[in-house]
Amino acid sequence: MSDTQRGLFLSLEGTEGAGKSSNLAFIKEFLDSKNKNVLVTREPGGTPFAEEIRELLLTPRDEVVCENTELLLIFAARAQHLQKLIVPTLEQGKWLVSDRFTDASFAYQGGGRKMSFDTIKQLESLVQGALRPDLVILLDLPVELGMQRAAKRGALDRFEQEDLEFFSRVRQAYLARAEQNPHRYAVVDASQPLSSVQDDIRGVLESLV
Ligand code: Z5A
Repeated sequence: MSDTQRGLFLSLEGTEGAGKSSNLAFIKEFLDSKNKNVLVTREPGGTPFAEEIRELLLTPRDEVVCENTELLLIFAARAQHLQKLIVPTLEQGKWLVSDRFTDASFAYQGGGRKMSFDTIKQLESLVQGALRPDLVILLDLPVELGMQRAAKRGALDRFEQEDLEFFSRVRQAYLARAEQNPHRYAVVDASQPLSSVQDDIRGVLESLV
């Protein structure tokens, strides 16, 4: 796929309660208002088959899910999502915003679960080739605040049942990636009131369009 012809690929990332869902609609509305043809999708998931894998991954269960099993299922869902939805959409010149992508694997499986970053990189190359999001918007906030916000939502999924230390490692892994890839990351302070978070996101998007 030629980078000059394809649409722009954005991903939205953050730890627990960062406000991804609260801001996705805002991002789509803003880009639509600028006449960008935008598709919003999510990971894990994005196609019917990948959504079934998402169910497997998020459902709390008695049997412990092994780390390699989790990682491979996430990349299996991603392979399906890429081939069936992401690549065809970008090839049509459309913009695509994904609620999480591979940066989440580095943060959750690499940071949170302490899996090898090299293994994740190998899977990234295998499944994605050279394709990476053009911009990652990272909604960053203190882990305690995010967990307080998320607690208001009711039943916890398999990831949400992790503890403060896990989410602290996830946050540190995201921030480390942002520091290593400043040209590809926009870090937004998500501890602010929603209107201020959206002002900051608008600033990031305005510089793109
Ligand atoms: N996962 C993984 O491990 N590896 C991978 O490679 C990928 C994913 C791709 C599902 O993701 C899980 O998959 C995820 C990591 C794992 N697990 N976790 N945790 P998900 O993205 O579907 O799930 P989520 O992280 O729970 O995200 P979410 O549902 O989109 O929500 P959110 O970002 O946590 O935020 P929210 O629902 O928009 O907001 C939470 C509450 O805070 C809500 O009541 C809002 O009204 C409130 N809120 C939001 N913003 C504000 C501000 N600014 N002020 C005050 N209150 C606010």
